[in-house]
Amino acid sequence: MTQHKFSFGLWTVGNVGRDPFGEPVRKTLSPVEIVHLLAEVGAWGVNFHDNDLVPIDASASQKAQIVADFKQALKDTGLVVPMATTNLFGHAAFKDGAFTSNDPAVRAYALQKTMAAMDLGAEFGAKTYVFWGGREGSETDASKNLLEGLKWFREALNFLCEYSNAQGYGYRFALEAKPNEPRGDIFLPTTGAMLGFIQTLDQPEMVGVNPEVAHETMAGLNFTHAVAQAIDAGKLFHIDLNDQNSGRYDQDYRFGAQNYKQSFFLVKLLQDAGYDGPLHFDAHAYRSEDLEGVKDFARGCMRTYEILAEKVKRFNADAEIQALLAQINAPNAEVEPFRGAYTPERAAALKAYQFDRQALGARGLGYEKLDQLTFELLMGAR
Ligand code: GLT
Ligand code: MN
Ligand code: MN
Repeated sequence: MTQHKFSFGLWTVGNVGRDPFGEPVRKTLSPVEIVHLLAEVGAWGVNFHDNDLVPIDASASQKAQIVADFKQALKDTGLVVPMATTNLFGHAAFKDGAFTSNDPAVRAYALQKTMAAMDLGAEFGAKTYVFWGGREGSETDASKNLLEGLKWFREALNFLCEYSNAQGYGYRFALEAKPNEPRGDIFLPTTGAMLGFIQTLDQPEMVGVNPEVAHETMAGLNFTHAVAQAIDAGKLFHIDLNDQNSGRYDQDYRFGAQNYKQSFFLVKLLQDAGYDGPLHFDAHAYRSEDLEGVKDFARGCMRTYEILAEKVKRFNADAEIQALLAQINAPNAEVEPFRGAYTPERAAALKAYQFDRQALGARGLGYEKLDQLTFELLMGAR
């Protein structure tokens, strides 16, 4: 166990390797087996969808047994359940969405299912509740009134915030964006879109985001920038770490498997900002792997984060890099009076000041050197 709060979903290490073209390649592990596997590799927490733990068609007595067994496994291993969520995408009932389905009965069922899943998560002490609206979207916009869809989504979240408060669960909701897959287009496709939407809710302070590396990358965006915006807004409630190549299907690779440098900048942002929430690896092992390979995958995610966190320390302590950064960010006494909030005097002084535009444009910034030094540091060459 490390100082970082590393967590995995039951669906991550439990992934059996089914894909749109092929059958499972690994055997199904029970939730109890997964908890023991995670403990063996040194994880801190385990997350679940309602139906990862309790099958959708389980009887009341089966459910009671599953819950008791899972509680025992957590007790035996010391693992915690920081986050829970609802499967609102697997069953055919959700083929046209859950909270935004055109069918009012499906929308009502989605609310009912989520309340039950929140009850289940609360039983295990989960404090973060994730909403990934995988089926909230469309293939053809002939089928959807987009404004109604957003309204229904808002109404559902408002209802569930009230439910959490009424039950005294103390959940914080974390909305997870994804641009597409499994829908042709998913509503609110980026973390930025989610951040805008949150401000339209009745209780915006209860709701933040759960950005995922792969999802922003699929959209061709810089994930680290999205996370920075979430931190700036005080909304980084949870994070899904994995890796992804742009322009591909949702790959959910081991954290750091593809983009070493970008993964480093992400870890640097999180570490420097003092993010101390769960670091959830929402990824799965390659389809080529057996059970040992799954453990290698899980250990790899955590080890990569730790190595990058160590590199962040080195970056922050590297004299040459820091000297360059100090030079780049050097203060300028002459323009210092122009900084700060608006005052009529400050505005007047700034308007009257003569800038040397040529000199401003002529200055080299040294970013080539800085980037090369970063690369050398990451490669262990300095
Ligand atoms: C699913 C999805 C993830 C979400 C999970 C939470 S389920 O695996 O691909 O990105 O985080 O619902
Ligand atoms: Mn994903
Ligand atoms: Mn995710």
